Amino acid sequence: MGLVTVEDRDSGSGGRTVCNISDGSTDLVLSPLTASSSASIYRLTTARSLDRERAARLSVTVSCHDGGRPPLSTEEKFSVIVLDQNDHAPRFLQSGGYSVNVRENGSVPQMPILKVKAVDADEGPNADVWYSLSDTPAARYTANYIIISG
Ligand SMILES: [Ca+2]
Ligand SMILES: [Ca+2]
Repeated sequence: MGLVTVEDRDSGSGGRTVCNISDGSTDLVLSPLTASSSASIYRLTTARSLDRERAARLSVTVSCHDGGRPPLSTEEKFSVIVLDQNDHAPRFLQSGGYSVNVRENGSVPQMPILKVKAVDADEGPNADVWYSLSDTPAARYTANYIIISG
């Protein structure tokens, strides 16, 4: 997912660095990739699949120390922004369906009789909700009485 490069200009053990995740984060894993006398490269990967709806942004603190005596260290914070995938379907706020009573011959044209609302846990266009009536006999009968507005 990402590479972390750390360098230490000292020679010998004073220039060898060891890095680890120091803030207890368990969403990301830091593993050594290559090490030379001048720089070490670590790979930052995800420990498991990420869920944007659970955490849209992860931050991790990586600490590195050298092998000198006394050891010198540094730390840096990294942010990971989880991009959205369209993995949630819209759902109506009211579960179990909607029901409304309308008086025979008493309804006023264009007067709203029912409001429905559906939400989608995703982000951006993935969370846009479009409403339409299913093509059923009942919908065909009532279509003239129903106005759908966003
Ligand atoms: Ca969605
Ligand atoms: Ca999503």
